[in-house]
Amino acid sequence: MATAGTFFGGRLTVETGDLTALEVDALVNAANPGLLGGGGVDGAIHRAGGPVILRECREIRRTRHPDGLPAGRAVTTGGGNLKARFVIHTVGPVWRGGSAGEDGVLADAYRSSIREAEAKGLSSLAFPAISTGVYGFPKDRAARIVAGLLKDYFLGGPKLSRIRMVFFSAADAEIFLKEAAPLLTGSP
Ligand code: AR6
Repeated sequence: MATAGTFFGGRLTVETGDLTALEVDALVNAANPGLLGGGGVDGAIHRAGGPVILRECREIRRTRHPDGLPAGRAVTTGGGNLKARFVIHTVGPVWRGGSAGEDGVLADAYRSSIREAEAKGLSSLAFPAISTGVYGFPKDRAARIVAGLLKDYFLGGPKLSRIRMVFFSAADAEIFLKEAAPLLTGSP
């Protein structure tokens, strides 16, 4: 894991590496409404975490979300074989050109995940770049939305002591930093 950027006195870090290897209270999964796994980071989390996570996801589908988890919402399972204690599964928006409410749903996915972590009394949370892979959300636009909401969060008396933004590639972390750094370091 390589750190590419640090903000808010180290409480927000931008890193490059494999999300599934992190030792954090919870990591966030960029899932789909079915919650039964998929490609990208979702596939990696289920592979590394083992069958316990899938079992809990099936139970959540059966009891709380028989029609699937709506985009912008989040649910929590244990971390199975991961070093993370919990996995917070959220569903980002599928990119449809930008005028179908995608920005708001992306922000909701991040906020719901943070709320899940806070409700469990956790202190550290790691995010992947939700929706910017298979779901096709433009990376630079996502960075500006995420930076805006994280700035609001850290200036508004955060309960979490640490949030880590984890990018699979150094190039993706660079795009994020180029867009996000001016927003994160600028005055409120
Ligand atoms: N660690 C960190 N980042 C990763 C990892 C990893 N191990 N693997 C991929 N990424 P995606 P989405 C990055 O496609 O766009 C799945 O099939 C990847 O480079 O995982 O929200 C689900 O089941 C990209 O920057 O999520 C859904 O059907 C980012 O994670 C759908 O894809 C997100 O890419 C969700 O699509």
